[in-house]
Amino acid sequence: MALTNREIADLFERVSDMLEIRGDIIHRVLSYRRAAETIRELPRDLRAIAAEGTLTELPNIGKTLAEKIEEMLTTGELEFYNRLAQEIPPSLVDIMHINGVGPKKAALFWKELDITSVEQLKAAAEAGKLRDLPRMGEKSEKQVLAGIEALSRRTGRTPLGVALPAAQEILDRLLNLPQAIEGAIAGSIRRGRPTIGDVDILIASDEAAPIMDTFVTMPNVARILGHGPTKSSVELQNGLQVDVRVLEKARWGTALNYFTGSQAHNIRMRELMLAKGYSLNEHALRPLDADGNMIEDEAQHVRCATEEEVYAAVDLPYIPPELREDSGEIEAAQQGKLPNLIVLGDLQSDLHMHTTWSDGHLSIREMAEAAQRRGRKYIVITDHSHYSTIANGLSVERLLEQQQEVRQVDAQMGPDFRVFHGVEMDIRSDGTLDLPDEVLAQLDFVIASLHFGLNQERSVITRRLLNAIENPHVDLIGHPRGQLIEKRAPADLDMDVIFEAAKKHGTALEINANPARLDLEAQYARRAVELGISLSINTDAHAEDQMDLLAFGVLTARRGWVEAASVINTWPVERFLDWTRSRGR
Ligand code: DGT
Ligand code: CA
Ligand code: CA
Ligand code: ZN
Repeated sequence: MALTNREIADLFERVSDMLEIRGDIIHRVLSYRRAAETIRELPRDLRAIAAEGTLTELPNIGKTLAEKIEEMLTTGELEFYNRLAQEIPPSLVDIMHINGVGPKKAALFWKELDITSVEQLKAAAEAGKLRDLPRMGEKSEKQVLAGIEALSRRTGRTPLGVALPAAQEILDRLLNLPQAIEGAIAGSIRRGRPTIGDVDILIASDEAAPIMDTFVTMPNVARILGHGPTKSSVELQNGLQVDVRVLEKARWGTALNYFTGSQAHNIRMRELMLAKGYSLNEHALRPLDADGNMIEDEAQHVRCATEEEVYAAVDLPYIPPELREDSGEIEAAQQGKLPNLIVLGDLQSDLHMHTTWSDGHLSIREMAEAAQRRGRKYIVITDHSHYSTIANGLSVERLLEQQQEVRQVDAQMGPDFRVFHGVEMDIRSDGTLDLPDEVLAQLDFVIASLHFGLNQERSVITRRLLNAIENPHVDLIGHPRGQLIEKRAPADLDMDVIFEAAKKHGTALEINANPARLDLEAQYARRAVELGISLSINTDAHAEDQMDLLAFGVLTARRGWVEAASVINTWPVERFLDWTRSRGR
């Protein structure tokens, strides 16, 4: 079978990893890795681009890599990879991706102990055989086991940040067809889950065939999994599976409600309907006769054009999709106690972002203008502190020098847009804070974050975070749990202790909006709000386009039942300043 973009990207990625294990120069390793990234993000089939002869016009694809792509497209194989695989066992790649291992240790385990699989590595670690290797030790051995444990928790789901834009693009394409009356993304994306199993799209139309045809012939389709009269499924080149269903506008409400889910919410809805004398499915509310049997006569079926009608049929107000997890939303709706969820427009500010002073791509002025273009009223510049050497973190001298530039830009931007000076200070691995109190006292706003030593055991890492929360100069904890969606498990924090301290010291907790993080996650955000802790939704932007990620933070907050009142970024600038002053600034 023909290789898809994803399979070709995966092969390049493997080659890159194997070269890195072999110890090749980093330039060569990266050339394959960048090519893989380019291919993964391509909106079109590589085959079509190869047919046009324009492969080398793609970013990161030179003549050699273009030839290798051609080879894979024609033969389904890559000779170079096959030869490499004779020399470096490909399964070492899985070992190198264990959190805390990497290419050098993978090579070490292989050369010293002949370990070529994760299972063998696990057995060796459990038998205590890793600790005596050079640059290892008992602690590193434990970390390897923790990394293997984390690996088994990965789900193979697609991050929301990848799935949502892909789904939106397909929806827009289908809505462009004259036959399409209305359309929506349903399923877990509409509910804002951080990871997605597959994409569900609904289109209202009286003429399904052209919509189905357009869908299955999109240029980024790798495989057609099903092509029916009103339902089709495809696998995209990036590996994502997408279902599209076409239905009549008259039953839009029942269909959208059903396919938004969650399944648990749907089950509750069906029970409520039964109590009202209806059987509910994706098509209609079908009345039951006196014996409880469904009446087949379609004329008596109730079709709902809107979701509001579906909920009204069981005497409920509309329940926002982000709440539909059967986690109390039905009861809250029955009691008239649904939260008034935060919306993107409530946010006045972004309190966490980076510039060229550390590892960002734009100047302070450029970040300010980018934020202003997006309707924000004030921002805080929060570059890294010096412990983050890989992120070019600021020394005390550079931080104070930066303050002058922030003040200048603040003046240049005029009174309607304010630029404040803060920092994203590291909480060092030994638990100390990276900047002295007298420096923190000179800043407008202080974020403290864990970036290193995230594998420490619970009591140690919890204590580290407490050191920051308890410091009166720390206003906000950045991405508190340290997770990377589908890549790194959260730190083993005692969240009850963390929440208690945040409450006591008035320290806010972040919902980091970057879809690679979404940290705090919804369930923790919900708990924090219940306890009266303030939250802050921020992009942590390192470039202009990342400022648009705020919407993912809002989705996560909504899943956590968060109202505007709990989020400090919703405050007008005067109130924000009052708050920081009340904290001793
Ligand atoms: P995913 O795709 O794993 O991220 O999660 P969903 O929620 O998008 O699940 P999916 O794609 O299997 O189905 C979309 C919605 O359709 C789901 O949220 C609820 C509804 N649904 C699907 N299968 C069932 C079912 O067997 N029973 C009920 N009550 N609803 C279902
Ligand atoms: Ca789905
Ligand atoms: Ca589905
Ligand atoms: Zn940051």
